[in-house]
Amino acid sequence: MSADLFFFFHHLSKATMTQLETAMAMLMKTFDTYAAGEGSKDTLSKAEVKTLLEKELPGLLKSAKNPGEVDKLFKSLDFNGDSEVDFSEFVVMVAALTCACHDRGSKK
Ligand SMILES: [Ca+2]
Repeated sequence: MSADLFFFFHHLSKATMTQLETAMAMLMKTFDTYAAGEGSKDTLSKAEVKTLLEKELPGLLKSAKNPGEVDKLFKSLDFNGDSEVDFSEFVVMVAALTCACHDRGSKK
C-alpha cells in the first residue's frame, strides 16, 4: 500500500467512515489477521488461505473443504509464483469473487 493511502486509512475514524471505506478497512484487517498466523506477516501461506476461505467465505467456497480445490485455487491466486499470497493477490481474489456474485445477481 502507498504511504498516502496508509496515512488516509489510519486517520479515518470509524464514526465517519462510509460503507465502502469500512469494507476496504475490513479487507485489510482480514488479510492482516490471517497473514499473522505463520511465517511472513505480509503474505498468506497455503494453510492461511485455507483457513481464511473456511472461516470467512464458507458460503462462497464450499469446495475449500476439498484439498485438491484449495491447491488449484491457491495456484490461481499466486500470480507471481512465490508460494505465498500477498495483499494485492488477495484483493484480486476478493474482486474476482465479488464480480462473479454481482454477475450472478444481475442475470436473473
Ligand atoms: Ca505470491
